[in-house]
Amino acid sequence: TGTATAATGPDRAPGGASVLATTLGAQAAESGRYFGTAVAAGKLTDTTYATILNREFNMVTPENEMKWDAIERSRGSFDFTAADRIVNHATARGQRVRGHTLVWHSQLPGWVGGITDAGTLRSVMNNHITTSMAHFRGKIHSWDVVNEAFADGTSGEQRASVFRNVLGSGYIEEAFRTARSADSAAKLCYNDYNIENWSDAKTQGVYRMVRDFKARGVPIDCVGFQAHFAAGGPPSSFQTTLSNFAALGVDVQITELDIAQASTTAYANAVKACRNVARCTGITVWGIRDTDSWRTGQNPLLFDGNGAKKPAYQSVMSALAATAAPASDAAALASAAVPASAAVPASAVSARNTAAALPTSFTWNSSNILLSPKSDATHTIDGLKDPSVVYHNGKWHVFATVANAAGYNMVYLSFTDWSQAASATHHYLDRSAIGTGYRAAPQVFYFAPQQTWYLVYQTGNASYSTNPDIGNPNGWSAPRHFYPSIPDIIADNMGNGGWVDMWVICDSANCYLFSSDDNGHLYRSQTTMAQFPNGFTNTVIAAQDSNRYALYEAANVYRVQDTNQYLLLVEAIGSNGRRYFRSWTSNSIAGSWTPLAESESNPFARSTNVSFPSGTWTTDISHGELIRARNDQTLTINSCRLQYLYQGLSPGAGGDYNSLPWRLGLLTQTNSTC
Ligand code: G2I
Repeated sequence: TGTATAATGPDRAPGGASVLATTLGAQAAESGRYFGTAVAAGKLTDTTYATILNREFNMVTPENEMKWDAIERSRGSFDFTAADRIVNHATARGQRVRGHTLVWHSQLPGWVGGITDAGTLRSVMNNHITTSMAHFRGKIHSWDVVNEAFADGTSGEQRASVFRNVLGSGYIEEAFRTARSADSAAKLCYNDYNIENWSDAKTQGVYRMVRDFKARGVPIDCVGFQAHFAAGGPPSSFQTTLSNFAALGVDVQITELDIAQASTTAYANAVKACRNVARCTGITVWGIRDTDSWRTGQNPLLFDGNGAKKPAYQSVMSALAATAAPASDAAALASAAVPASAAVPASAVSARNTAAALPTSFTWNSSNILLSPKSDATHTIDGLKDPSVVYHNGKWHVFATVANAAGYNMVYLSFTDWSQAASATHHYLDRSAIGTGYRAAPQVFYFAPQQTWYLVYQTGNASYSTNPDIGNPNGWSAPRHFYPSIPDIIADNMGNGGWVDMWVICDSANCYLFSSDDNGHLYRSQTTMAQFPNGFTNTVIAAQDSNRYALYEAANVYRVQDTNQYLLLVEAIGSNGRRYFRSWTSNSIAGSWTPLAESESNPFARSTNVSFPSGTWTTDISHGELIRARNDQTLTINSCRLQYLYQGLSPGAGGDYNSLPWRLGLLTQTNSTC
């Protein structure tokens, strides 16, 4: 186990590999992924089957029970009985459910296939989607909205089907739009087979469709790769395919994995392709035991007919465990081991993975100083502050304020590993079109609908620059303002404070811009996704405190993955004069905020709940950012073992505020229940 290994958490080996998990679901959860299986309702009473299902998996896909011929055998008459049995079994055990499938040319009752009138078919299709999604609303994590719509062979076109023939190729878009309206919380996926090999015409056809959907704002969140493989396993380009799709701004999943004869190497290769792509969020095998498989006689699964683990099971476990995921890379930098007793048994993981709610109190370990200013011939820097960070293409990308007595500008650096952070080159962004002068407190994210990186910062107004390539420090555009001038409500309430710390977060419909005034007010403006970055209006006070220091600045808002929660952090100045963070949650970005850990005695992060295994280098826990689970405008965090990149300060430092020697460090949560 990892107990004796300094500089690692309790459940990670030095390389970041997990060592405690004993089930597929728990092992996948170590890197934030799920491991699922197809389930047949009729087998839930088979005790061998149910024992493996309940023990190993934290996601399920009904193998046949949600197909059109199972649910709406005659027009308008819906029967969810068998599907409900699977959903109820799963949700009672903390397993998530993938809905499979709403629109598919196969397993389609004859009455649908016989429709020749477009108006009729359109209303039949939309009614089937809406009624099915409404029935399961709140219980389905992701839906295969459209299944297997592309043709095999070299055309790269949609296959002939009653939907395409009668409605035209736009039916897929219509299905996704209908699905989003029917259940705005479910992830909407396109699912297909034989799209694993990057150069195949079918793969390219699906890729073009997803790219087009993202460019035009058609709602699609994910692409499922069925991965029904012959004995050789995945094509060598599978990982490339997954990452190319992910780069379009969708999650990707392996949704129906089975491999003839289940060779250990073939299974390991399939798992590694997913594990190496950050947005590959999970793997589902198409059945539990070989005897449960649709591929009779091919023994393509992980358990034999008696329910015993096959060699491929072990190779999947090893492949899931190998190599650090981005978050564990950062975790490895937290300066000391947590006692082994803090380790949570693997059996708890699948339940935790579902109910990923945040705790109501926090404890942390802090790293030592990871990043300090680097002056050069034309930049003399005293403080490195206000970090923003994403993990993209195998690197951490950090943006921060650089400060000296003369004022503020910004810097960019990237590195593969936090242990390399101190040696990274500092690229001063005043050399880009961002230019010189007052620019501070950057926030970076990828705005997926425009396939563009945004850097949001303060200039006296709220400003932004864009860049197609986050790795190119010279690629940023000149500053543009979000507002024509300071909104009246801010001017009227800020007193002698400053208008600072702009923060953008979007849900599926709108984007919101938060800012602070160092005077006890948190402001929020709003625009639509389609209008972003323009149109921010309706500025309101989102939170306030009569003690200006209790609600001071550096506000962050995040979406908590797999929950309906948003998390608000605001920096306060404590009664001892030191900076710390308070936290609240809400079920919508524009909702009201409920206290989580928000007092000096129960803070989100304060010197009092942070341990410094290598020496207390700061008593301020100040302006920073949580490590996110993804890089897009949703600012999604995984609640499992939070990490917070922050600015800290030598406790004895004083004098001119702009010249203070701020440095950056990383907190890792130590009381996480996962
Ligand atoms: O064909 C393999 C999979 C390809 N991707 C989509 C999946 O939905 C599909 O799953 C298979 C199921 O594993 C089979 O179990 O889909 C088949 C067709 O829906 C399923 O087969 C059907 C038989 O065709 C029916 O005759 C049978 O009544 O299974 C039904 C239930 O056993």
